[in-house]
Amino acid sequence: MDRSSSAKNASTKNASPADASPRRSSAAGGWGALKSCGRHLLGSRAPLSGARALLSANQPDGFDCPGCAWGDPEHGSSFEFCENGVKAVSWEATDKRTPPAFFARHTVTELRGWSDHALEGQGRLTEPMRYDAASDRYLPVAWETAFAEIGETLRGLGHPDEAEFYTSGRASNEAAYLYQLFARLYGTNNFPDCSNMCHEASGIALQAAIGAGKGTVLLEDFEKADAIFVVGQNPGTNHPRMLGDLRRAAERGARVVVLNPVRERGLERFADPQNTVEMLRGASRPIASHYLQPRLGGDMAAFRGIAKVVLARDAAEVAAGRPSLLDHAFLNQHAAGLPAYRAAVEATPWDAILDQSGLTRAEIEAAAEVYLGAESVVATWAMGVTQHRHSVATIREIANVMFLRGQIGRPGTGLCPVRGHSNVQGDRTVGINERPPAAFLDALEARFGFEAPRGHGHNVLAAIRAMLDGSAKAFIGLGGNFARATPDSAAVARALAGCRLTVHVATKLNHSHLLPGRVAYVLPCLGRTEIDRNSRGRTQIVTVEDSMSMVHGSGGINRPASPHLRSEIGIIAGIAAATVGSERVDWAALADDYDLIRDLIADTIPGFSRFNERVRRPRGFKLRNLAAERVFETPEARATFSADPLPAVTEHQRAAGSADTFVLQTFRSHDQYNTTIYGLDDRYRGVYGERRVVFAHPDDLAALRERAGERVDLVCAHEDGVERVAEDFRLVPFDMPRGSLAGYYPELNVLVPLASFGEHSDTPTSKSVLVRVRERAPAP
Ligand SMILES: Nc1nc2c(c(=O)[nH]1)N[C@H]1C(S)=C(S)[C@@H](COP(=O)(O)OP(=O)(O)OC[C@H]3O[C@@H](n4cnc5c(=O)[nH]c(N)nc54)[C@H](O)[C@@H]3O)O[C@H]1N2
Ligand SMILES: Nc1nc2c(c(=O)[nH]1)N[C@H]1C(S)=C(S)[C@@H](COP(=O)(O)OP(=O)(O)OC[C@H]3O[C@@H](n4cnc5c(=O)[nH]c(N)nc54)[C@H](O)[C@@H]3O)O[C@H]1N2
Ligand SMILES: [Mo]
Repeated sequence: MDRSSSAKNASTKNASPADASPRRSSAAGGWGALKSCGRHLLGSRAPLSGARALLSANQPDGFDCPGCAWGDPEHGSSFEFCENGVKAVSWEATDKRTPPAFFARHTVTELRGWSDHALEGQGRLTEPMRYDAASDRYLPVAWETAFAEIGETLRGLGHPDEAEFYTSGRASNEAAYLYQLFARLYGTNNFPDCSNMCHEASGIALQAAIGAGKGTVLLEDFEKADAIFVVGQNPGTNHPRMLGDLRRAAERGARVVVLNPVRERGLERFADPQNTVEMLRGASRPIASHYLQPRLGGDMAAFRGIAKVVLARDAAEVAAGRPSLLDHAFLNQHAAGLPAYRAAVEATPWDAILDQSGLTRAEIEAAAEVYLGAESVVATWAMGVTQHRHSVATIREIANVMFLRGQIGRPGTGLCPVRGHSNVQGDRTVGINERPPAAFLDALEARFGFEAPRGHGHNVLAAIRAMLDGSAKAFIGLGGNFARATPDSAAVARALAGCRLTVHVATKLNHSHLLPGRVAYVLPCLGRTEIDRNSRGRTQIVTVEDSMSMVHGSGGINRPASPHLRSEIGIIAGIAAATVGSERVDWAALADDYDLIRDLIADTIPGFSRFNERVRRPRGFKLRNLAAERVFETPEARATFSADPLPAVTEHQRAAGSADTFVLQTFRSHDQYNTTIYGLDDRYRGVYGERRVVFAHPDDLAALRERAGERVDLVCAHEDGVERVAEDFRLVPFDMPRGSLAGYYPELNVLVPLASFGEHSDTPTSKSVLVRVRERAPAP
């Protein structure tokens, strides 16, 4: 069967959602969400502290919800109910523990055979542990011994660039600032960061397009927009509070245009669990007014198509003597590069647009009509856009389309990359950056009196390569799960295990900890929900920055999971003092009073003046984004159009000739937080009790079943002599385009080749992996 010709949006026509996916619940949110919360509070054995903690999530004097980076409303203080926020909080506030006795019972080799779910399911780590190779076990160790040995090992490396300092985006501003200060005093810019696998492309594209690597949208813009384009994200699962804003917008008549290959339940209908009447009536509201299902990686073509319609319609209006449809005031005063962009759009043929996007011309025209009919437009996006080879070009194309009608820097308009980890944006703001701006290094040098390293450091892929070829010898992880979040899991396991030193600061045990280097530590830290007291008994707060650039405080309310825990800041300070000494920086004093760290941030980073005072205001303060005020700090000092051609060939076009080759995307289930697996259900997609599933269009699935059976193996089709196989996945029918597959991260990371990454962004192409589906290999 020739998929390439029949594929043209078979998705919307052939499969109705009802027959495509078994046992799907009706709307997102609703009673299913409430029931699930109760189960999670009980399942984590944290009903009391968990429930108490929830009441203080995202409250002015509580902690920032570790669930996601969506903004909090400016007004009102009622806790906005969020099922997945409940899971994140109760997962941390569990009363289960992973004490030294647990490690005494299990060798590291044995634990490597456990699932992610089982490892973290043991509960919170309680004491610092050091790996003992002779017994293949982690043994308890004193904090001071750990700091001394880590410091000594780091000082013993041939060059500071032999160490990698990884950050996961949950780290607070204060922890991240101290961490980068320590690593730079030590002498390196090696800051691989979860953001390299996440919104890197957004930062790079926006920096070039608008002169600021962040979004320009505030929550109130969602109240004013006439149209909202939601591209490549699944907020029902990953940003549930965003659904409330989308729903309110839809209710007042705004159009919501979704681009997503997969029909995601939360974007179709949403029942608000906070609305009692709605809950009792079993009602739900439609969200998307238009649901376009492009092929994986087809968004650049889709937006190019929209631009083509807009420019053609505008030309026709002008020719007929009517007013232009473009915002010439904006284009003349604030934008650069339109002629070259116009030429690029004209040079792009419709058949390339339709083939790469997989959409029909009518669908693209309908989206363009919404765009043209709206006075104010917001565009949001996440991983469905950022994890492809041409992600930077795609985001610039979205920006191009928005510039045409001045959809930036006015109320109800703007570009909104929806961030993932709750403080990933803040970490970058305070200096977690392998290519730091010179002005920032100048400020550090002036404040601390040292010579900062100036060369570019390693991002995630460079760090992996360096560990593999032996040029990096130490890995420090401030949170996260490097081994499971990165591509090519087998290669990364070798990379970590080959190190002279591995150190993980963590709340729960994960697979990264089970790949010890020659000297290896797991150091347990306080979580965000826990009270952090200094030596004088005073409680300390940290700060975070959300997707809308709002900076606010976060203070825990629960008793720490163990008396031996230290804060991330305390741990970094301990390692730093043992490595670089305390002459230039009094690490112990900073760890004992985070106000002092905030003073240093205020001294060295623009926008943080009077930090301590402003962050204690109820909702914190907003970091200014000049692009939102139409001040564009690009080389031309204008919003800058790009003029990239469409990709020469997309993965879909590569796969089109072969009946067993597909493009696979790896996404999140409803019951996980990245590599943390809360449970085995994916309620909105109708999957229960399993994660080894792969979704396919019903027609593709029927053909595959006939050829390969019910359960299949997936083999990476990237040709580099390495065989990458993910074994034993059940095929599940779903409403999505022909030729595409979807399955869960991190189980499928084994298939993502290190050699496939975004142009300019270096982000692994986790949303477009070329794979072959084959019959299960017979058991040996
Ligand atoms: N509960 C929960 N919340 C989370 C997380 C979590 O794991 N669990 N993770 C956090 C983090 S770090 C992040 S970055 C965010 C992630 O938030 P999302 O970006 O929503 O995460 P994914 O599950 O990867 O979903 C990607 C979506 O993009 C679609 N998609 C895939 N490829 C394409 C494409 O080529 N084009 C288009 N248009 N769509 C495509 C998929 O079908 C899917 O709906 O969520 C954050 N919040
Ligand atoms: N195939 C594929 N791969 C992907 C993605 C994808 O969509 N597909 N998404 C990518 C994205 S968007 C991201 S952001 C990365 C995520 O990559 P990471 O940020 O590295 O991974 P997480 O799973 O968020 O990290 C979970 C671990 O963090 C630790 N932890 C939890 N809370 C705390 C805390 O408060 N302090 C400290 N110190 N540790 C804590 C726990 O030990 C837990 O095991 O993965 C990327 N990898
Ligand atoms: Mo992320």
